[in-house]
Amino acid sequence: SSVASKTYASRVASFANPAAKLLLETMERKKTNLCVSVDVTKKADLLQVVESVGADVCMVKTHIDIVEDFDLDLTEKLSALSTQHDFMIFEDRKFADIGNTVSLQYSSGVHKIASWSHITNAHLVPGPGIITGLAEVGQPLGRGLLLLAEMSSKGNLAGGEYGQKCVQAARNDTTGFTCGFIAMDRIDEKVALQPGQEHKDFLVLTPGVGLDAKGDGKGQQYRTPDEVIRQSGCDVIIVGRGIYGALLKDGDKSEAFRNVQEQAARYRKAGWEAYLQRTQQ
Ligand code: 5BU
Repeated sequence: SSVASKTYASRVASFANPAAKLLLETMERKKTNLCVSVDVTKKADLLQVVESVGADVCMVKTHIDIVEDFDLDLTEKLSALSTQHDFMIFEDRKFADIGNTVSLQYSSGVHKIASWSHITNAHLVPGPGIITGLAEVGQPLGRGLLLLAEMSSKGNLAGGEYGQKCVQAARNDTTGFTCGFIAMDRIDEKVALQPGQEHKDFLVLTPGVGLDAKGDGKGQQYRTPDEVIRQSGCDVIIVGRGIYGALLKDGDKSEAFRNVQEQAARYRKAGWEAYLQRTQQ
């Protein structure tokens, strides 16, 4: 039977990866499958958005390289908020180089991603050595990896046979470091097991979610939480501008942050209702 009919809690035991387990436990405990993508360029705004949405999310997604006034105090504060509000951190780094290089990009440089991000993601373009390189750094820290099997943007070149190869690579990763996918549907269930492969459960996290817009004029395509969670069987909705959009307009900042909080509550409710309907609870 499809994992789509199973509860998040019942799937914890099917994962070896500690980050995947913690995410499923967090979703069940807080009753939310919402991940907020905080794509703002100022440290103070980033932290304030996270404060505003913290209670409503299972996860916060970052693009740490867009923060103009980045310092390690930011990631320390982010980690403290993650503990305080009980959510996980996902740096959407989209690694895409050979194993040796991604080990360095993940562990070192200015951002030291592996030291604070519970989950990150990678393209499989370089081949499975990218998983080995990232696992070398992330596995000892209990981190998890998502492969970009599909993307939300118009005309993207992932998906199809490429997406299937991502599923095969994830199954073949015997370390358990690869714990899921960025995908638009339950892609793991659409790819037949190869001889010798065992069935494994994976997380599916899905960006391109919006209740009020169909696109952004720059290739992004939006679907609703119901389409993503109930109809497509994905596990987590990733929402950016649908939630923090008020901040991009001129006007009263405290009012904008109130709106951010309201939108987070709105998306959280839509995502959780879609999950309850899917699992018929
Ligand atoms: P939005 O504001 O909800 O459109 O932001 C979506 C976020 O998800 C943004 O940070 C993107 O970089 C990210 N994203 C995406 O939109 N589509 C994809 O296929 C992947 C990531 Br992978």
